[in-house]
Amino acid sequence: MPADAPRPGDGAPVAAPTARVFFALWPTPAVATQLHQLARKAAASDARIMRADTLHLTLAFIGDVAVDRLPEVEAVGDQTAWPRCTLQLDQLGHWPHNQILWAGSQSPPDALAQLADELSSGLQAIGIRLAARPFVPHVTLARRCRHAQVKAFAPIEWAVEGGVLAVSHRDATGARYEMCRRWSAA
Ligand code: 2AM
Repeated sequence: MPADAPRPGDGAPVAAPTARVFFALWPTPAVATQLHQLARKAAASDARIMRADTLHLTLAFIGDVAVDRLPEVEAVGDQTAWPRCTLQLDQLGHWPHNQILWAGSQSPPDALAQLADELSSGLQAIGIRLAARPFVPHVTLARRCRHAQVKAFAPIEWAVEGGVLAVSHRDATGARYEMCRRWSAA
């Protein structure tokens, strides 16, 4: 270290710890297994297929937030009416711009968009503004996927019964997710 470099404790600002967080729906292991099997069938052979335990549907991506603000973010989840609904995953999509292969629904329940809106408004009320992009409910099945190999598949039924606040950790193998909080539908 150069002699004039700031040292801990000598007045240099210390960055507050942050966590990369998002609200999501997390499938049961049975639904995750079906989605993972679909990913293996549909993704190009050199794509990076998501592990079954990482599959989810993002409702509100917050990104990096100071760890000491997490209780405020959790309070947004506490104040949200988590719906019970059935999501029929009957659509396979591929976004060439980010090489994502995803599963979605041709007719997602209105409750999902309402839930995403409610979370977005709750976050806005505590000063967290989400990226202004339309909510497209999807489960990312594979990344670095150049094309989809199949289009038709047996629909997967997902009984939605609550949601989570997840923390994303990145390491050499990709993202690892940790459940910070879970909420059940009333
Ligand atoms: P994706 O699967 O379509 O990439 C954790 O990163 C989750 O948040 C992923 O499901 C990811 O969606 C979603 N997400 C939404 N906006 C994001 C952003 N700006 N950066 C990274 N992830 C984002």
